[in-house]
Amino acid sequence: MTKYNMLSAPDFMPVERLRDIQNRKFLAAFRRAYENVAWYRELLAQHQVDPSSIKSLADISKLPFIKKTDLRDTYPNGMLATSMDKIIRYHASSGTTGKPIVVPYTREDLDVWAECVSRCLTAFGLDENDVLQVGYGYGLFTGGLGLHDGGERRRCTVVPVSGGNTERHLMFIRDLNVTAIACTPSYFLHIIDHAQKIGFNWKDTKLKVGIFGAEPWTEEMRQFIESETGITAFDIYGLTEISGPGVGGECSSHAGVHIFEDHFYPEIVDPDTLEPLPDGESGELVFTTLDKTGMPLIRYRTRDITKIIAEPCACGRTIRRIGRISHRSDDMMIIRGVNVFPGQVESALLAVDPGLVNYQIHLSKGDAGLDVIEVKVELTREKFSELGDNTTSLEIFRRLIAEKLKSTVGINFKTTLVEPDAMPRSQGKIKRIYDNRNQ
Ligand code: DLL
Repeated sequence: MTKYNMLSAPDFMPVERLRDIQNRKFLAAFRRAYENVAWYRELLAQHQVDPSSIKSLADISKLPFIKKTDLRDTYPNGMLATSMDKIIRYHASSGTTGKPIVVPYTREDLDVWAECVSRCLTAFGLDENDVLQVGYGYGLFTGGLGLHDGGERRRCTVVPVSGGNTERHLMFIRDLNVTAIACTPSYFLHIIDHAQKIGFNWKDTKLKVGIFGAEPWTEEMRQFIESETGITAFDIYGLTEISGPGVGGECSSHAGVHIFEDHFYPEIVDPDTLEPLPDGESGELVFTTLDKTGMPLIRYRTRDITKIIAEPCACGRTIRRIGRISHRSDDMMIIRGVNVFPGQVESALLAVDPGLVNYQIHLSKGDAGLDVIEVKVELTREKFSELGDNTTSLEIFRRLIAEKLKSTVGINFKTTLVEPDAMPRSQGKIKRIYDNRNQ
């Protein structure tokens, strides 16, 4: 077998060929959306865009953006670009308010999706000899079925445990010689925690790879996970609207997420002015689906903030990378004029003690109407048995955390310590921010 199998070959194609493919596919995708979606024709008319002026990918910046609210407003099938007999599955992303976003998939869409997840698995070093346990939820959420289909496409043995049932996860990891697990990083923390409680020894397993995404996580978190379990942790990125997990994934260089840009064309724009930004600058990630037939999206605003890394990667892949998602534009907290990202809080906590992985951020209004930001941190069992009955030592530790938060973020945090196991654990995406400012 050659070093890279056929599935991963598109990752390594010459850049000129890639641009050529993107250009050709883009024109077809634009035409598909324009001809089949009345809503899209109206959008272009509103923005006075003459469709005949779109002649190549270079013209993409003439086109208006599609927003999350547009998908809610056209719920459920207003963006459908094909007849219903071609649709073979729906997924949906719940969001916190209003109608869900519902995404219809054709056979071709599911094929592209499975191919992309499979290309991720190849980059993670997995093949037909691997046993992949899926701990993402199965259902409308794309995590479970996405990794499942991609795992089968890569010819791994798939163990579809879904989210939750932590005891069973650990039992199968050991008994079925599982080599890779896919779940949210926060759920894997819970699995690690439970393993510690029951005296589970990771060295008794064959687990070597963790496939983590669906929520932000930091380099510090990667180090914690890897040092606790001895596995290698890979980042996988995606969103329901574009297909699900596997819009991009890391390679063994761990230096950004490669985007499968032969299927999903990425741009970065300034989230305020919506002007395109050059590679290397941070802004909002925007995708154009190049192959989707069920619900093609042209210039879809993800609200995820990152940058495109165009420099060649040490792995040899020519498809560009994005940096770690620093935050969603909705997750940025502006506290007394300072921008605060959850990732900064996580990095500060884990720099004080790598075990401080269970935390919550609470926002409220203080006496003078000013915003108060409180970080509640759960003590590790080790720290608790070391300091638990010594209030002075606890206070010193609390101040150490508060000072680290201040020096990292630049504002004062109310910092509260809570006992081990006091915080709810997550089985899927974890909720870290509790905003009570309007109550
Ligand atoms: O979370 C798809 C997915 C499933 C990705 C499993 C990876 C693994 P949604 O529920 O639509 O889809 O949420 C998409 O989650 O816009 C990001 O804000 C966030 N997100 C996804 N992957 C990552 C990641 C799935 N690796 C939203 N790092 C996206 C940071 C991520 N944030």
